[in-house]
Amino acid sequence: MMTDQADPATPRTLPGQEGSPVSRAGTAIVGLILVVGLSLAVLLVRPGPVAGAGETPGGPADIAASAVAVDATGRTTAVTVRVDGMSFVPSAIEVPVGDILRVTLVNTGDQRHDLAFANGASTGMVAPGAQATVDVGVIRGHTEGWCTVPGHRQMGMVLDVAVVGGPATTDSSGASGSGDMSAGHSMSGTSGHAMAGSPPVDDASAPTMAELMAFADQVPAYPAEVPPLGPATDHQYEFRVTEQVEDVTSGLTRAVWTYNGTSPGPVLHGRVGDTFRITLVNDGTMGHSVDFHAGDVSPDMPMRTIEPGQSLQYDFTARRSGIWMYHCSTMPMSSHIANGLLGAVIIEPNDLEPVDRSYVLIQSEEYLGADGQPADADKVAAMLPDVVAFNGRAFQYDAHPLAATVGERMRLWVLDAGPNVPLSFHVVGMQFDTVWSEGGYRVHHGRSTDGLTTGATGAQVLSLLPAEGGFVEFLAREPGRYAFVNHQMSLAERGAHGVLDVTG
Ligand SMILES: [Cu+2]
Repeated sequence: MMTDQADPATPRTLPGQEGSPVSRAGTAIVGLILVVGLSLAVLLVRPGPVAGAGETPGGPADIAASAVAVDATGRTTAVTVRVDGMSFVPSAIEVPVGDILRVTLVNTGDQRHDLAFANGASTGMVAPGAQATVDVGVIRGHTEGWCTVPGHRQMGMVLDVAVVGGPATTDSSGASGSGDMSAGHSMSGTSGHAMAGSPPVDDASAPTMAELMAFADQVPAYPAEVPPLGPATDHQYEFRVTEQVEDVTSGLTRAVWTYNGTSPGPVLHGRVGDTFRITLVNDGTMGHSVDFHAGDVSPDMPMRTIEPGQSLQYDFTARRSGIWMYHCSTMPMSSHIANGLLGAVIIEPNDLEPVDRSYVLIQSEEYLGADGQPADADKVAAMLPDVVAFNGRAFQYDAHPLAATVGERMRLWVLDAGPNVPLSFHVVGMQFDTVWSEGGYRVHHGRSTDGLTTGATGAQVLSLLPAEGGFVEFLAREPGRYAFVNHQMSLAERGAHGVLDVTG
């Protein structure tokens, strides 16, 4: 394992060379979660002469070795950095040019972090409360370090390293040589603000509709049927967080983080007054958590982030009806949701009328990073998903339509799990005679609930912002293939589209 208390004299283990047993999924992820860019990943997993690893002082690959010759001083600058939320403190340091930089990361945060530098030197993952030291090598120019946990660099976990006291350069501009010597920027793009200046993360080009549809044909669909409620009023579940790799198309994979192996996680179902007890187990490689909107509890303990290998118990009583989102609430939440940690709890309103068929559709977004990697945090921040899906896979109900028979009354429960884009839920060729959204009926059996609108009426859309939910009902009058879509059409074309196949 990565040492929590690294002895500078001990050759350090690189992330790709860990000897501890890890799950197959973990193996796939371990190298990936520790890096931000593919180019850096190559540095980290390659067993070759990566900078700094176990070499004698003065030997590590120099940072920012530029055309300007700077002699190593033989001195070491030692710095201690701690964590405050999503920042390193200090977030900027100065190092005399030519010194070896040695950084001790004391993780005073509430989840695991690391500190990796452009030359590949890294503390490895450091658990909350632990610390680790890294020899970065001889500093000859400006550089930076950052946390490689997905999304953390974009949240601001960057350590800016400036040099001071350098010799005058022969640069014709007359630059003093104590500032940027430019070579240190080769990995990181800019200092400080990775969000604006980072190079793209080996940007996977977004899959086409045809590629997504072709792949949806090859795999079974997430079951959308909502089974009738049983007599149970006390519901107990174990939620195990996993970090896996899944196919997006036949040629493209992504890391997906799940509750119990699927995204969305299990659909929980009950009545007002039911009690739920969830045991959350973190089988992943970083901190995770869960937040159930279906309960109203103090978030402090049940929603806390737990480290890999830990578990917690989360009890709530469902006091109000609705289709409620649940999700990982570990920072940055946008990335943890975008990577798949989301799901729904359906709490039926009292006296909910029986229908012939009941389905659930949960919209979510995918922001593809490099092949096999978690979501590209820059795309998440820009709110530009590559793929939008119902129940975790684009176009899966085009390939495997939801079934209905003429004359049946249908109910579709719908949740927008986000993290970022709205859902304008529409069924082509249908009008909703009943719409229930966020706690109440808007239209009920073709009558307005406002007390003013007389005569028959209905609705064409159930509109939901992220984390909102509801249901629609309608009668299937004629046979046909009825498309259901996010009527923000560009999002439908990225996968938020399916088919209800009504047979005669
Ligand atoms: Cu998480």
